[in-house]
Amino acid sequence: MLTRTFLLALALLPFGQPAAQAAPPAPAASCVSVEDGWIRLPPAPRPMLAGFGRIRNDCRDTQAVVAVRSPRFGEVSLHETTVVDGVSRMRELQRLPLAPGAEAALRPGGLHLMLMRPDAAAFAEGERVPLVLVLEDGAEVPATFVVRPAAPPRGD
Ligand SMILES: [Cu+2]
Repeated sequence: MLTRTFLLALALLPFGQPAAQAAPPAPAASCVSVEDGWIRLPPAPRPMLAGFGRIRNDCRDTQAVVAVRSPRFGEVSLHETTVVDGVSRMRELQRLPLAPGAEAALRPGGLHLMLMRPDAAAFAEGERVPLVLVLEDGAEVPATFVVRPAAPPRGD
């Protein structure tokens, strides 16, 4: 019950402020990074794929991921799988906060990127897919995710 209340509170957090119209493009936040990013290659083509990896915050202050996009997918969202009363459910996270020095692990059965509307019917093993994490302050973090059938050795 505590978990459910906590998740509900997370869901109600604001999505972030829209960037000011006149502001120049935000610089990349080089102190936030993605390690071992990978996309699970399904046994058969699917309209939705899942991405995993570790998001690190080496900045001095808290950072929050508020959006993710990719030129290869029509829509990307951050999901969390939870088991409620023995039933596995997915919910969308509008905001993923990362304390200074913290790392969020995205892995099967937990946090993941839901990659929807791919631009190709199928992906090949070893293919490299560009993604961009958008932070709350507008900074963008480019990352590369590799298509593979299972987690890399350090990826889980
Ligand atoms: Cu999902």
